[in-house]
Amino acid sequence: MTQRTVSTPDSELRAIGAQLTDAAPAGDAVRIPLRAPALQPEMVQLLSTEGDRIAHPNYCSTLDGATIAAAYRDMVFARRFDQEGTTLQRQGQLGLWAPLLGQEAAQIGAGYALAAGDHVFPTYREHGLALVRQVDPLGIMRLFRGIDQGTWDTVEHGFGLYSIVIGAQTPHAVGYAMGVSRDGTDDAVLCCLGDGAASEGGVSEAFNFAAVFDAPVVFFLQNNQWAISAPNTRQTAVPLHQRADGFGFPGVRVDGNDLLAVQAVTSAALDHARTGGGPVLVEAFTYRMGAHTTSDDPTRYRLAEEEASWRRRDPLERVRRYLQRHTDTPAEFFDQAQADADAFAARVRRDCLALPEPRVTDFYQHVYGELPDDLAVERAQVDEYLASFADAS
Ligand SMILES: Cc1ncc(C[n+]2csc(CCOP(=O)(O)OP(=O)(O)O)c2C)c(N)n1
Ligand SMILES: [Mg+2]
Repeated sequence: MTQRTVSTPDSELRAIGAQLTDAAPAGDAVRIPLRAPALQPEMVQLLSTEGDRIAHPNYCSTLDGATIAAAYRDMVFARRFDQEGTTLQRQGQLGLWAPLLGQEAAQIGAGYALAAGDHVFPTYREHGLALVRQVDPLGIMRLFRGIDQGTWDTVEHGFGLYSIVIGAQTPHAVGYAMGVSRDGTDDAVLCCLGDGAASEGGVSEAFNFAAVFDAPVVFFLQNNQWAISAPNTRQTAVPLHQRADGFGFPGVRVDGNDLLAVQAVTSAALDHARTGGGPVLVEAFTYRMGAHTTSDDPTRYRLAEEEASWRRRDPLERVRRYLQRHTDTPAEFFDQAQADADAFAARVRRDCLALPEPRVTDFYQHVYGELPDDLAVERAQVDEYLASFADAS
């Protein structure tokens, strides 16, 4: 590792230097690595994998047993919906699906932290958050079927359209948050992004604008360890929540597989933002248990042992154990939640099969109010090409 030599009388700095280097030289000169190794940062946890509460000096969950049971049910629904999306894609009903498997606690926890007037800027994997915000699940199916790019009422649901372009939603979220504060409301904005998105230039611009203008925005970064086949270790040399330091706002890492911790930390961050404290970066440390999308094969780039180790940290299991061991949730509740989720998925499937087939040329209609001449020519060529097939109807 490249090192530089710094002379300092500061004993604190020397202590840090001693931690970071194998052997600090004697005297005032302390060798400090130019790039500090990624120290294992503290991660907020409020629920152990066995389902027991963990005390934390700064955060505590205020959710009662009934609300945690409702959140568990939403997690079961999110997982079941996600499974149906994957199945429908495999059966040719959807063009693509981006699984959320493993990220249920992060998304439902964040969803339960939101106030009614808050606004979410999602990526393409936010199906759990979408369900909490009462977005019509069929709207998401239409998108992945290629019919449109999302038609839900973003204002009514406080939930924007999915962004497939990595990080593109982050400057929009900050601009929206700046508008919210000019409106004088106490609403806040939740801006979703992934670990890979943190490498996009636009995300740095968004962080900086948010800090400079004290925008009421919480950057909710789901670090699911992978950006397609790029591992987190190739994405960043420091823990991602520490990026916030350099921009001048707080960052915190939370166990993203811990529903209670995500809800508590995100709720505190949103309150900080809505009361004029400016932005916060919440890094939800989690794992994408499935493929990146249905076009991806993760066995090509990661080990089965890694997947198995994260399966032991399953976010649903943890909440189920808590409810069973520490609340009076009746035993039948869990079977009922699964049965209701199965019935919900069956309705989604039935409605999805009844959706129209998208036409290739439809996308020419979705960008311009009036189609430019060159695109009109191109569309005519595509029409002609499609008509050349024997089974063209
Ligand atoms: C601007 C841009 N560059 C590249 C891509 C291709 N791409 C799609 S998903 C993805 C990885 C994103 O990883 P991350 O931000 O960690 O989100 P995750 O998929 O893990 O939820 C990339 C590079 C894209 N959609 N947009
Ligand atoms: Mg990722």
